[in-house]
Amino acid sequence: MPIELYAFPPSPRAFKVIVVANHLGIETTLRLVDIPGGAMRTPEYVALNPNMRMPTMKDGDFVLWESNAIMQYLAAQRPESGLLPTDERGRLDVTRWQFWDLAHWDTACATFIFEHLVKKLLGVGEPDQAALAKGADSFHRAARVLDGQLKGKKYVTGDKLTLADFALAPPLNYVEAAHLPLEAYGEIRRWYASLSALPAWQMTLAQAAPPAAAA
Ligand SMILES: N[C@@H](CCC(=O)N[C@@H](CS)C(=O)NCC(=O)O)C(=O)O
Repeated sequence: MPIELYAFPPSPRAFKVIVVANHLGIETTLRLVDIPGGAMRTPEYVALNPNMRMPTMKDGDFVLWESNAIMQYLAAQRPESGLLPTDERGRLDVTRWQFWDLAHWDTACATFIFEHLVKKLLGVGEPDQAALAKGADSFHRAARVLDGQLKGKKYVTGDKLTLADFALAPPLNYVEAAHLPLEAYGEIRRWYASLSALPAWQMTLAQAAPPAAAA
């Protein structure tokens, strides 16, 4: 039985796991979780993921939540891909960026995505300018770090594509729609362009049907 992914594909956190599965050619069954419809508050879903958030993965009787952990599980199915290096230093370099993603980058991007895109889609009011100003501080602080890291490198950890790239780039699918202030970060824009050209990225965008692309 294929791995089941409970996900709402337009979300960057869902995109992260779906794009890795697509890149690795791992067959998955998408269990669509309709966030606006409250699908994550059912007792069946809460039993899988008490956070009432997505994505969640189920492989037989093994259940895993947190997108970056799911990405590692998928990469471990194809160790030869190098997406999660097996040597300790290489692995920690990649996981370091996945931790940084959760601590800094994901939250900074999420503020813009929520204020400019999600609120509009849900029709729940105008962007909160105070939240955006605070978000901009966090965004620029993190973007400076990522842009500096990418100087002289094809990918985040070097010349090889890894989970670090797949973890960090998905929010950038919404640069325009979420007004992410990326103008000053040429390295990030160059890196995102190369990732978004990957066949798996294009395949996942088609599955995700992001509102920006649909608009
Ligand atoms: N750190 C978690 C974050 C999961 C998360 O916040 N998911 C959001 C979607 S973008 C969600 O399910 N939100 C629904 C809600 O808060 O009710 C991960 O990366 O998996």
